[in-house]
Amino acid sequence: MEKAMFGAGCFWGVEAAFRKVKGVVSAAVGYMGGTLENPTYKDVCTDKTGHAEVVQVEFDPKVISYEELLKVFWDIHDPTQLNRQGPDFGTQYRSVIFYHNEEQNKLAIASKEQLQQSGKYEGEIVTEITPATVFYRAEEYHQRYHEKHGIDSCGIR
Ligand code: MHO
Repeated sequence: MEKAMFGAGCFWGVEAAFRKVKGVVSAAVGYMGGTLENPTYKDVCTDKTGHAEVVQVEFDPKVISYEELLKVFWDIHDPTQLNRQGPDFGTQYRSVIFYHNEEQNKLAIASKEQLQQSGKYEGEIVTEITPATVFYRAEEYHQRYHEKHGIDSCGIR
């Protein structure tokens, strides 16, 4: 199995979307890319820890490729929104790809350029592409949140 790591706004919806993808064997929500060790949700919500809400996707490369996962990533959010996604504002909601190796880095850069050139968005794609750091798994109540609460959008609580 291989791992991929994405930030695309509120991690509840991102996790739910990736869980639906064939070849994804597991997904977990958490925090990455900040300075505070062992951050809590409350810490990250302050927008001062530098972390992004992320989803760690474990996938079977025989069933789905990293490139296909990138397509899902681009499809489920608006990568032209800076430090925001829909109703959620703050750097913790930034669009970001944390890569685990040089191959993922190259594929991520190429897919970002391709999307920019496709003309789908008028604005600039602001997605950060940066090496993966420590993954802090989020509190258990955030895992599979949409399933547990029978909702399918982050705007509804
Ligand atoms: N709009 C949601 C975001 C939750 S998410 C896990 C809320 O304010 O609860 O950041």
